[in-house]
Amino acid sequence: MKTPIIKAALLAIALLTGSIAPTSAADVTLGALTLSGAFTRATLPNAPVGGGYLTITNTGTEDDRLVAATAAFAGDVQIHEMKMEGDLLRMAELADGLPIPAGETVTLAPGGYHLMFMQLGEALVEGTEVPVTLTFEKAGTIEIMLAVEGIAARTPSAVGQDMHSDMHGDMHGDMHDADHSGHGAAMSGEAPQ
Ligand SMILES: [Cu+2]
Repeated sequence: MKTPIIKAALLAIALLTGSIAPTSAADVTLGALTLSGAFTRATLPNAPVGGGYLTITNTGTEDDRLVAATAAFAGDVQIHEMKMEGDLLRMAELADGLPIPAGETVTLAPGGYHLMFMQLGEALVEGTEVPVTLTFEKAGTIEIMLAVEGIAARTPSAVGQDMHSDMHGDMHGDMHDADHSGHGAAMSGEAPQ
């Protein structure tokens, strides 16, 4: 049983978290959802894939679900999860989307849930912003701006680094290279658009 007090506390935590992330991508409200801290990471020229990250808080009383994402700079955008299988960190597409339960906050971050930008048509350049369109089952569709952070960024600008993030970030990158090597091979011989 969720009470309004718990929801208010969760919202307060979400707002506090957002307030220490001086990202250029402003918080956005879509129905009962608050989207904050949206960022991606710079990519090398001809890199086939990139990742997208943000925090989604559902302040409402109805469960919602992130069901789709699109971006003009990517041929395909998938919603991925990372999970440990034994000692291996693997990622997989969430075929049914990412649940955003009522009263809860879901964070997409390196080493966890993320948007997977596939078939990149252009390099993502640090210091710029790129638009991404998200579609939620209940709240609908919205275009948000993702701040392009450094190539190894694990959080929006100026948020404290944690000691474990190096490992996760590296493993995550390796997984992308491994899992999408087919795309890489297919893209590598082509000129960027
Ligand atoms: Cu992925």
